[in-house]
Amino acid sequence: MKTDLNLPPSRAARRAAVRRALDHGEFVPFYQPIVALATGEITGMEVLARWNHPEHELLPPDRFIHLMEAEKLCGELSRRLLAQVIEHASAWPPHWSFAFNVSAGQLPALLDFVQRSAPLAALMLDPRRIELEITETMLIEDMDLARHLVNAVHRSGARVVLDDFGTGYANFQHLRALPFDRIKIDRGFVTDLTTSPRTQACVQAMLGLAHSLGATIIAEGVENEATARKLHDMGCDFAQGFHFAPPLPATAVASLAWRKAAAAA
Ligand code: G
Ligand code: G
Ligand code: MN
Repeated sequence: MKTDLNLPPSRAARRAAVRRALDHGEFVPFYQPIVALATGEITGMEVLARWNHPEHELLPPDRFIHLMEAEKLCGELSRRLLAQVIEHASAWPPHWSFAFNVSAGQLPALLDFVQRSAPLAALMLDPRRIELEITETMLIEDMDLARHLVNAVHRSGARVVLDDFGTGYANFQHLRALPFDRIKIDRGFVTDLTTSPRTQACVQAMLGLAHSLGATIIAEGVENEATARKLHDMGCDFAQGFHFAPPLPATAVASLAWRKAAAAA
């Protein structure tokens, strides 16, 4: 995998290159639909960053997030994505929520992000339609800070999603201490769900735990109808994955948004 992106070797120059790309609006949001398993309705979108690099193909996050983190530009990236999401969302169904990924290097910036974006969002996008996805890897370092951040997010009206649950530092203490609104089961527990009784046992336990804690569950990486049905039968609330839709550019979401309305008309 090529990771240098022909970026300059010095830190200052690299920072300038990424900053330039940010200013030129080269980072765009892609959207992957999140579907309610009970109804099949789209309830929201996960926002996934892409770098529309002039000299490369459309670059996925694993090609640039590490660079953003190193340069402490993730907060700036999130703000730029949010501005575009607000614009896109104005033409889409008003009940959709938007889930932003918040990266490991960004814990302190998260509070800033929430505080700055909440007033902006209140203007044009109700903060209750915003979700922040965080991973457990981020939480292990400072639980007090994490609790403070989750509370701050809740005060803004937004929701907190525990991402990639079941991998990394899966720890009951995080679940006990932090009032997550949603828990997202990692793709690793979804892929072989229909064929592995052991996976089913784990997922069933995750569902029971999440629901007992008052959180809803999203399964990611759902690739076929059988898996979607199994998840629904087991009591899972929401799902995303190639079975429903891959991450899509805003132009493709627009047609998706109104397809149903047109069909009903
Ligand atoms: O788009 P793709 O599914 O390849 O995304 C892979 C991962 O990259 C996501 O699961 C998410 O963790 C991360 N990611 C995507 N967009 C963003 C973003 O805007 N900020 C951060 N910090 N991570 C992101
Ligand atoms: O686990 P994580 O959120 O980092 O994974 C994100 C990546 O998974 C993105 O590249 C996204 O395009 C991809 N993805 C999204 N849905 C599916 C799916 O149903 N199956 C697989 N294999 N990958 C998916
Ligand atoms: Mn995510």
